[in-house]
Amino acid sequence: MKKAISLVLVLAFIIGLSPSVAVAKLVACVGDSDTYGYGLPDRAYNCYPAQLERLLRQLDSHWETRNFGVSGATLLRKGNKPYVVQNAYNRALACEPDVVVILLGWNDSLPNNWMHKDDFIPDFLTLIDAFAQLPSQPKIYICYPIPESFSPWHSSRVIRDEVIPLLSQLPTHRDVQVVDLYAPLEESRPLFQPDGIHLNIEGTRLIAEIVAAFITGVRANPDFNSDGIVDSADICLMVNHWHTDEPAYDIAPPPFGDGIVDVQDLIVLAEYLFEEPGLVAYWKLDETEGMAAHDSAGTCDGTIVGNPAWQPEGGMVDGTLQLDGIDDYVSTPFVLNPADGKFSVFAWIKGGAPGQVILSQNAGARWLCADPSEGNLMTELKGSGRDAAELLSQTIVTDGNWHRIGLVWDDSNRTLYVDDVVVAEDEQANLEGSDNGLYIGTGKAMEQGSFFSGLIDDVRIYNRAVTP
Ligand SMILES: [Ca+2]
Ligand SMILES: [Ca+2]
Ligand SMILES: [Ca+2]
Repeated sequence: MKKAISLVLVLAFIIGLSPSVAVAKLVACVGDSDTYGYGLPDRAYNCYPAQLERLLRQLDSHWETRNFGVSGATLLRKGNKPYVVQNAYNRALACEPDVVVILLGWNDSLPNNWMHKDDFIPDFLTLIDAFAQLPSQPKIYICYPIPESFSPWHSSRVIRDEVIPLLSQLPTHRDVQVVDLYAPLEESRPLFQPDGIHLNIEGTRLIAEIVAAFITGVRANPDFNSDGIVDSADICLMVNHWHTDEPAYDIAPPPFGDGIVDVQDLIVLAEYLFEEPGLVAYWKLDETEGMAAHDSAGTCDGTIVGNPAWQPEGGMVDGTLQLDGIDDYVSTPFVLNPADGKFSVFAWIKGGAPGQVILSQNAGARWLCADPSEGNLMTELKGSGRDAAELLSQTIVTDGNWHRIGLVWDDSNRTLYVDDVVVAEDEQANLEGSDNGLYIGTGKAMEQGSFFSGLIDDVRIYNRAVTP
């Protein structure tokens, strides 16, 4: 067993050496009403492309999806609403995507369209070629349509018996991968809206999960111990479950794994080795001069305000920023809305005084601050309910020593950390939202007394719950 472990470690290490370049990755979602999100409450948030984007960003914050769905659209040119004459089609081409997900064919299967079924493969190849010829050379996924099982418009199983067999031929003609959305939904009436045609939020979530697994190649986040990084600790956890059917570690192949934890899963894990899944913003504060604080994880470079002093030698992790407690702070663009779901924020601090703020959202809430009387770590980010209140710890962070402070929201609990130890925790129904940028080192309205006097270093924000 020991030999096997060292073997897989070496293998994983070698694979992990291949550099991953952080660039924007754009997914164009092409399709009909299932892509558009017909009938969904809060469609922009709950349609499958939006859910897909949130899932992808839990692995890599550079993913972006765009919804080019058109309700009622057909793949067939002779269909009653051909996709290729819609404005959305041209916009999908123009955005030069890195990935294209095509979910068409449901409307084609209706009798007045399916009479042109001889054109189905030629028309599909034309659509594929239009995307394949883009300079961005996107990876193309063809989805099997969702089932007609519950449709009042279908008297027979045309999708299952005719459309899908045709779609399954496409990879022999072109470099595309098929994604089966039919089988996982065939018996799942509860995932459909009352009309039996369109998916509900749970249904679009399942689509998003399946498509995400194909795009990323991984069924679940390989940061198994949720400490923010995929590393040897996660490999050890997988090896400890070697050749079992433990679902948490059966992360490949997409979309559902194969019932065994083996080398295939390890290879997929290795592709994420040393990555920090879900890190959406990371200000190292290692600059030596200038008025910009570079975001090395995302695109939210901060702007220095006032006259704080860069301290290239004085940080907890390399350099740091010294704020004067009078008018110094860092302003950043919008990173995330606390109302949108799980997130975590961590920073190193040294100094400060009671009442001062480490991180706040412009006109929103103080995410991390020292309470006004003792300097205990607290958060004022709270639920929208009448009884919601700040969360106060009994751990002083303004004692002049370095402390790593953190706030984690897992969709139901607020947890405050000092030096990686839980110092306060409670339940909240939700969190108040804000779409504004952040202030590092002052309050939400730059209130008097809220400016931080001391060192702030290594500020990290994740779009998931991380356990230090
Ligand atoms: Ca980990
Ligand atoms: Ca597996
Ligand atoms: Ca630093």
